Amino acid sequence: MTRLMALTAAAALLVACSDTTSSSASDTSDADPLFPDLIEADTVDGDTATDTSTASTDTVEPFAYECEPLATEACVTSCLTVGERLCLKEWGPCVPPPEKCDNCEDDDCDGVVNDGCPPNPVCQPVEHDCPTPAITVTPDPSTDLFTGTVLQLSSDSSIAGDGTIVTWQWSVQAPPGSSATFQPSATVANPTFTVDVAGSYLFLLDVADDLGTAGCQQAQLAVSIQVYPPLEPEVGCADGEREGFLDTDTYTHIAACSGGWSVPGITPDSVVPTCNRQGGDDGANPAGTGCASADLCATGWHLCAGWEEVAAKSPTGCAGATPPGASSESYFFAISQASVNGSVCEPVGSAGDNDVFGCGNLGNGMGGDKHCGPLDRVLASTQPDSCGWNQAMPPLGPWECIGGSGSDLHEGATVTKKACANTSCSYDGKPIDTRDKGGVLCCR
Ligand SMILES: [Ca+2]
Ligand SMILES: [Ca+2]
Ligand SMILES: [Ca+2]
Ligand SMILES: [Ca+2]
Repeated sequence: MTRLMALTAAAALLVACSDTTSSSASDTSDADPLFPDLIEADTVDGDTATDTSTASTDTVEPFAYECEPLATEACVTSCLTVGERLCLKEWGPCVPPPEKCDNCEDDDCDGVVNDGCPPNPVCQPVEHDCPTPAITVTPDPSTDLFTGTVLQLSSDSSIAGDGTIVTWQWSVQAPPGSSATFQPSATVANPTFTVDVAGSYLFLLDVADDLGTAGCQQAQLAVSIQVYPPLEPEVGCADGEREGFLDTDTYTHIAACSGGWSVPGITPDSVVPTCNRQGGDDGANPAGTGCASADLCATGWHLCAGWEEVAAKSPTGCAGATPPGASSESYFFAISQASVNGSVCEPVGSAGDNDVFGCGNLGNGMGGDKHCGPLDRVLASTQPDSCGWNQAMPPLGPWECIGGSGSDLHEGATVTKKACANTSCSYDGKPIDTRDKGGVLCCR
């Protein structure tokens, strides 16, 4: 009875939050001007940057978040148990609970009742005329598994009904940025799957038999993958203190580091430390005078290069980059990310330094139409000498993208965080300094 009540509660929750999954993937482009020289440069500290409610120079379509990153809530699994789902950029799959041995149900939805439990004579096998799919995987998913692991999936525990199982259809709900596929195909009985990105995967299996009878239900199996190789926790920020991705045990390969820098740029390969890593909001040179963006990362760490590296090294994508309880529009952590136009991400190694990409709660939100994997924020201007997001720039914030005519196509090469020295800016009644409003993401 308690289970029924929990289910009802979960179902009510689901109805309450249903369902805005498909964000409007409007095709609004960056609309970079054909003749940037003809557009008059607006002075960044002039009147265009005083409106706190809109980004007047930014034409990227805002992305509406359907949930609070890292929030969890109860949900009903496909086998009608009470699962839990986690918000990253949007709600993730409904992950079933672990198998419980004190009942005769398949709590974890893998198709096998009481798998891993001692035999329970009370539980009678249920006879079906439809086939019941079941998933097993090696290595054992209850052990520590890392990116790069080849998972061997098997449907051999499935139970046939009146016929013989002859068709299999596998699918997966994978973390953002994963491009792994079933091998040799998603329609064989026992495929392999090489996990390429850290995070939670939910494998799904549908079957049908030779009589044309579909499976009684869909089988599911959740597998959690950690970042390879395992590393000892380290701060990763040059100044000895992180501002985001705070848990160094969870985020062993990525850190969010606040601070300022006066040497322009974050995207080009030519960006290297110039002040012996003395920058950082907790460092010897918090204003970052003479420092580059790369100075914010500790020795052995580097500016995260491309959304692919963020996807590979954060098990939760951008969720967690903004520390808990942060006020609105307070953090943007930038990475090196190639882009040519329309705030669309290009692969690592591509040319192009248009716009500045990263994670946080400051900047324009990005939906899946930008092909930036887990990244959720961008500073994108269509005007020279602007980063395109008023709340980031003077007099509200320290981010600047000054480069003269045509610089609206090269914010990644011109970006600095050197404005607002000595708390000369303010936002929401609070003084803002060079070191505030974020910094960079460092990877190793
Ligand atoms: Ca059970
Ligand atoms: Ca089970
Ligand atoms: Ca710091
Ligand atoms: Ca731009």
